[in-house]
Amino acid sequence: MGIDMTIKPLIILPDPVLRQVSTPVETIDADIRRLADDMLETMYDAPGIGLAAIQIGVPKRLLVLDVTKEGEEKQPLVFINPKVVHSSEERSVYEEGCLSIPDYYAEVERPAAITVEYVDREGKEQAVEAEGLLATCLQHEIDHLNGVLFIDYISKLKRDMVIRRFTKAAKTRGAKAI
Ligand code: GNR
Ligand code: NI
Repeated sequence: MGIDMTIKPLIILPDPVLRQVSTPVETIDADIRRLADDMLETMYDAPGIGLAAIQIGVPKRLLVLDVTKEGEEKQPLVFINPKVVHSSEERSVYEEGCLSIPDYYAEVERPAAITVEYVDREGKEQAVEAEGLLATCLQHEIDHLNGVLFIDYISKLKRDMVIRRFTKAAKTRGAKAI
């Protein structure tokens, strides 16, 4: 990790940027490694267990994760151009949250285990078999790369309520700024 990492402002619902489909990273250079470092810094500061580049306004297929528990040694992970190549039939349910939808939580059902192919920060092709929280978090982050949010999996009634609440809050923030 770099010594000069920067905490970036998070993009919050209902910002349409969150609905953009991110494009593949072409070359893994110093700029991309710097972006990954800034994302990790921003994620740890929040604090969160994952972050997609689009959440700091960068529409590139890059995500960072650290699902270790408090007190354990940190394990920052960087996934570039990740692709789910296998999903289990078995499902699991987790209560999810999102740094772009602060203080809202809902249960989401997803495949319990997945296999993901990706490129690491050294530019090396990798594959990981994930289950548990890592599988859930990877799917949540990969969804961000496709403009998908966890509220897309809840009922339309609940989703509309959340979007309305955040739209009102954004207007209040805007009014305060004037
Ligand atoms: O910090 C986060 N916690 C979390 C909990 C359950 C399922 C997914 C997540 S990801 C979230 C950070 C985030 O918004 N990543 O995009
Ligand atoms: Ni999220």
